Amino acid sequence: MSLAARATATGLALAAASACGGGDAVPDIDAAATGISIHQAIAVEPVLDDVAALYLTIRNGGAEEDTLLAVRTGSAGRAEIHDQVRDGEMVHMRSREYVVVPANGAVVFAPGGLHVMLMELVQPFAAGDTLVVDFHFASGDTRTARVPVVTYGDLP
Ligand SMILES: [Cu+2]
Repeated sequence: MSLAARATATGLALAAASACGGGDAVPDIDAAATGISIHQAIAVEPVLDDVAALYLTIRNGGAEEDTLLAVRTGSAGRAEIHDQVRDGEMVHMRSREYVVVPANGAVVFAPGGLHVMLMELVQPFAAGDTLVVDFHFASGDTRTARVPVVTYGDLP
């Protein structure tokens, strides 16, 4: 494409965009509909000194599955993916290397099941605080969530 043609094409595109007028002219691509997104992330104020649980929903609006590989936050030295399994009367936590998020699906981390365990907390945090947490996926995508801290009694 010649420079002149390119300039004309750009001009046309701008004209088309501005012709619609207003801020709603060109809808943004909805990230939640096209890829991985983090929803309803919540951390529970530490019950023990050095450990806290984090719950969330990971949605995958894409046509390919993706896999959560790691969770990192400046608020904790370590963040592990845990699952909770019942064995008769006993409930065990066991760590998971990864969690697959199916195509056009979701995985829910909730009390009694999957959770992220924050360990070696850098400093104590309390209800009302916000944690910044990164979620790393096998696709190479990273999602950062701002996670409010609540008391155990305030869990939904
Ligand atoms: Cu745990």
